[in-house]
Amino acid sequence: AEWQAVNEYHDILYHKWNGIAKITINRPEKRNAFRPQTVNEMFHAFCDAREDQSIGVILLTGAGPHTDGKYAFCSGGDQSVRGHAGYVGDDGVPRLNVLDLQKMIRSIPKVVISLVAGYAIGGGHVLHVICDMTIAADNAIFGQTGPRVGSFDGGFGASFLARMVGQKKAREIWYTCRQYNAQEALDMGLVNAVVPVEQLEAEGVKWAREVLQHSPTAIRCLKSAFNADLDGQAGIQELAGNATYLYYMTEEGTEGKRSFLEKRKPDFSKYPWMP
Ligand code: 2NE
Repeated sequence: AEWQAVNEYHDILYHKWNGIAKITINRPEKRNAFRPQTVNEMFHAFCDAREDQSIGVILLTGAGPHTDGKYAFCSGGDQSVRGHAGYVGDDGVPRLNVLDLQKMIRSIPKVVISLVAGYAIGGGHVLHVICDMTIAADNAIFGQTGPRVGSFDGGFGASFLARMVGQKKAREIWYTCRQYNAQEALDMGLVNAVVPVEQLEAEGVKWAREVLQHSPTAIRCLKSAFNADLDGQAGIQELAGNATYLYYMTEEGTEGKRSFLEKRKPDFSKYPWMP
């Protein structure tokens, strides 16, 4: 892929090529732990990818290897800036703004694929869980650490993980804080595929290009349908928003708007009450 760099960020890299956006967490010296700025920059890049009608797939990955030869997708919240009530940025305010990023990844009507080489740990593990699909390198390591470092993610990090790997396994992952290798992750349904680390990006691009051949509206509706099951009223809102989107494109829907603007009664008589 001939990636074009987009925008200048500090904590991330952002590229685009042929319908694919690539967001790379770029703090390898911290195993790609995120601080509030990292999350803000990722959120900004996701907003850009959402608005860009040429983009259908977003690859989320971590820069590496670090100078010590080790890889990381993301090691979660940067513990060195964790204050009394969250992660503290330049404004001195403690936050958990990664939750906004999680919601963005979940609801963006495009396919988000995480490419995990090395550690996907803690809040970094939750990020890959939320992505539509995960491709793991053979050196990937997965796990939660919350109960060890005084944290937990009781949102998607618990409930969506349990939907994915089952209640027993999800509880094991959180209560024991064990680490799992790529094969174990594949076996428990936590990832879609495992490839040699040097092939990780190429494999991600291959999957993205397969997705990009298909109907954007079908995939948009499917993503909201998969979400609706778990997301309650917010999930129904997403799914229903797609129904409205499609209805606006019909002649019947347009008649309602046109009649209002033409100051006449709407005439829906030619539209059948379908069985
Ligand atoms: C990721 C892991 C297992 C890697 O171990 P290893 O042995 O390969 O590397 P090492 O030496 O631990 O880490 C290398 C450098 O990265 C920093 C380390 O402090 C170290 O720095 P130096 O000593 O070289 O200066 N580093 C790594 N992870 C960091 C982090 N998260 N924050 C700040 N610095 C970090 C191992 O490093 C590890 O276990 N890391 C911590 C994982 C963790 O507990 N993350 C937070 C979980 S809580 C969370 O993310 C969260 C949540 O629960 C709810 C909401 C939002 C976030």
